[in-house]
Amino acid sequence: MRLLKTVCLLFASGLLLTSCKSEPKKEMAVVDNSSIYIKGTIEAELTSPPFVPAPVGNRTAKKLLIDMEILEKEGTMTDGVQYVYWTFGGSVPGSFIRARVGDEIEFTLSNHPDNKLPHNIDMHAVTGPGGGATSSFVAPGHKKTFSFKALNPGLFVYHCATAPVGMHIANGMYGLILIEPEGGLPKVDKEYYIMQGDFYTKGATDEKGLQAFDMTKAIKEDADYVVFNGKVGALTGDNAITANVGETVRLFVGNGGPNLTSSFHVIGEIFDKVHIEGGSMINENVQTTSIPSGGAAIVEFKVEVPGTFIIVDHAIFRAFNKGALGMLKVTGEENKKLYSGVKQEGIYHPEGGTIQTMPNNDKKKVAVSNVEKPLAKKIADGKQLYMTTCFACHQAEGQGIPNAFPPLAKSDYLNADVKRAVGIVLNGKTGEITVNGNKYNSVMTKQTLSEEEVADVLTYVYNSWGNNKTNVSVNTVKEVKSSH
Ligand code: HEC
Ligand SMILES: [Cu+2]
Repeated sequence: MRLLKTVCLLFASGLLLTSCKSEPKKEMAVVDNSSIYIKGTIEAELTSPPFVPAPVGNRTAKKLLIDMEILEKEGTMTDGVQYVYWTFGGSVPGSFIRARVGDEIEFTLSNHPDNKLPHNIDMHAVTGPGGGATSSFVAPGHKKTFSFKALNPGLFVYHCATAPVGMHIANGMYGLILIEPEGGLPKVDKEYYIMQGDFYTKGATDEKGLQAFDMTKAIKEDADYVVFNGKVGALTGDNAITANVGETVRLFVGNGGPNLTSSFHVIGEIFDKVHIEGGSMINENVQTTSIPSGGAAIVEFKVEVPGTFIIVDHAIFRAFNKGALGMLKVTGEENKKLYSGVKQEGIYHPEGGTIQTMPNNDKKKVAVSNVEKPLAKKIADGKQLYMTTCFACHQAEGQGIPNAFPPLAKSDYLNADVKRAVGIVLNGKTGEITVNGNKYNSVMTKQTLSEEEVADVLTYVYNSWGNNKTNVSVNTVKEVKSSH
């Protein structure tokens, strides 16, 4: 059977070669998807992981309407560890989109009014500037629509591309869009959606509580968690994906990154087919496939024997110590001819489920001194704080983001009143304000900083970007605090 297939393939490619030589124009016409005619309009079905919408099948190309909502929300990274995820459609990865080549996709991106930040979307399936990013930048409480024609079939990543881009991706802003070829993908029995991502937290791996994003670790690519579908255990135990013996399973696998390449592997299975990098080339009989950050792969295999098959990033410390571990549970008749051994479910459970780390010793020192730090030291410390706490909104050069976050650079509002600025950092701020002639009516959340940190960060801000060089003392912060 395999031999016959190979012979046919050789024969077919031989034919192709000859026809290419004699009629190259005709070959070109077949791959020009820009002129595929669209007929009718439908709304896209969107699903959260690990599920995917129904196959496109052999429907004609259409205008496909997609409505996606961005939600910033707290979720569970692992037992006892909370994290504020930024999501496309409420899940990490974001909703799965299924379309076909030639579809004209009209995409509406809504940024929920309770969100704190502007976002956008860069879809790798888009042929156009920024993959849509330039046309979809949207502030909280707004929505934006743009459209594109799906020219190339394949499995594509989409992600947020708002500055700081790495931070938006690290907080979970990625997902997959599948563009099926003409006639659809071959039918299989089970299809699932898995996407890897790396996460960076202020505390060490498994340190309890609500964990903030850590920019320094992200830049060092020193991940605390490497997970499938946004959290440790999203695909284990009761959340495992399932199949029956004899079925063919297709996994749409993406890697959001932001940093790490996935060595994607299913322990005890061999991928019969891999659409390399999510494109049209198919490799066969693959053990581990490499999925770059911002890339994808489609893997397919028939499950012949029952058992629990462990899905891992085969950079294996990530699997056993950082969470990159899922399960495919296959039920059905044993087949002793194919596999005679004793089924040992659980042998690949993560070691105790947690990492063996030493307790975190570098407890923050409590400021006791009454002596004010030298100005240069305050500015240096303040800058570090600014780059981890304030810059997500006010931006690296204090320039802010129009209509969303006021500037701190040359801000008349800031320079007019130091105590008011201290109050804002201590208590947050809502309600309309005017900065450099522009109105803002948004929310700045209360920052949980010590008095010394408030003094440092504001001193840095006042001594940067053309501001009035005020040295904010800890005493001023204390005064403002006690007057509330
Ligand atoms: C989550 C986003 C966010 C973060 C983080 C944030 N701010 Fe703000 N900030 C805002 C918003 C929004 C406003 C305007 C509030 C309003 O409309 O009432 C604001 C207003 C201000 C203002 C007064 C307006 C101006 O431009 O002079 C100051 C000063 C300020 N922030 C300083 C800081 C400092 C310092 C930090 C870090 C310690 C910080 N902010 C962190 C969103 C943020
Ligand atoms: Cu974003």
